[in-house]
Amino acid sequence: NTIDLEKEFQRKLDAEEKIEPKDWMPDDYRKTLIRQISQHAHSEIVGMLPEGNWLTRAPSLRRKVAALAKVQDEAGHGLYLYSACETLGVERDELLEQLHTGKAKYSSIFNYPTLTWADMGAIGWLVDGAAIMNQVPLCRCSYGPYARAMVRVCKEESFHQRQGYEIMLTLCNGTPEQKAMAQDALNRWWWPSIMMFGPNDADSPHTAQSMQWKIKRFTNDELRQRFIDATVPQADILGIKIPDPDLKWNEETKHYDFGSIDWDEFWAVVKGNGPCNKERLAARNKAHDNGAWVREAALAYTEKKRKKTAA
Ligand code: FAQ
Repeated sequence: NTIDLEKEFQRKLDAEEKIEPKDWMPDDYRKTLIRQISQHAHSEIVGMLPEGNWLTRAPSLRRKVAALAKVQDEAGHGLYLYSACETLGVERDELLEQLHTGKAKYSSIFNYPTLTWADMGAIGWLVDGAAIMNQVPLCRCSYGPYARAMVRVCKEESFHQRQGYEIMLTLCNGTPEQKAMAQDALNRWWWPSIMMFGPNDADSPHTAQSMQWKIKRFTNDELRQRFIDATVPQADILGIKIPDPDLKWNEETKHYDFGSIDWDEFWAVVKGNGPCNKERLAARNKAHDNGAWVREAALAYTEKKRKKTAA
């Protein structure tokens, strides 16, 4: 009966055992996971677009190979995550439909434009850096398929982060113009990157429940603080300045204090009114439509094979 099932679910959570697809789980636990994993998958897929912009313009063959590998990894992460989401009983077509009609959310960060080559450095350094900070704890998420997917994803993200930081380092050790380009990219990507962690805990409707279910292991504000603490010394090594006049080491808390985040900008971007939201959705829809013949051919081939085996 339901009470026993609920008890068994709670016992597993308490014992740090994974919940698996065929296990009983509360409806809202399932819904929360479908929401988070699908948003995460969409973010990986849309996340290819800002960098895709620079694949043809990478300044050397070596840079191009690394950028191509990174963008391909993101496609892989997206597909991996859609599969993890499907184990919860939702169809991939349904998830894609939600993305293409603008009903589904994806990470706010990918609605900003990539204006210069230095943006490839800033994205790897800051956006992948923030993604790792958020995703390493997800390797201990209570839902087995999501937790296991995160292990591989995090390994690849750390390559992406190093790749980005190395671009920044090269630019910062280059000509004054190159260093200025790196500074400009930091100026534009800093605030959107720390917004990636989501609203403040007091304004985050899902955090408390997700922490109880051990889906989230840290709150949005905890992860944001960790990211800032880790990133400030990295900016110092680069010799560029984080665009926050209130950023200051606090000897008492042993953390950096920082200025207030523009939440109006964050919600505008989340609600579809960021600088590139329309462009990103249009690009995904176009790619999906252009791929229709591949899906049709794959279906026709499967059907042909099925008929052959049946005969
Ligand atoms: N953008 O109550 P909470 C990557 C929404 S990394 C847009 O705090 P929750 C790798 C949230 O969905 C980026 N929406 O929600 C890469 C909710 O709306 P809903 C992806 C946001 O779920 C790097 C509402 O606000 N990573 O792709 C954002 O407990 C470089 C209230 O928020 C993940 O998805 C935002 N930034 O916490 C690729 C990680 N923040 O659903 C290419 C997994 C919040 O009620 C290049 N996800 N919202 O309509 C998570 O850890 C969580 O879902 C959070 C949000 C922390 C994002």
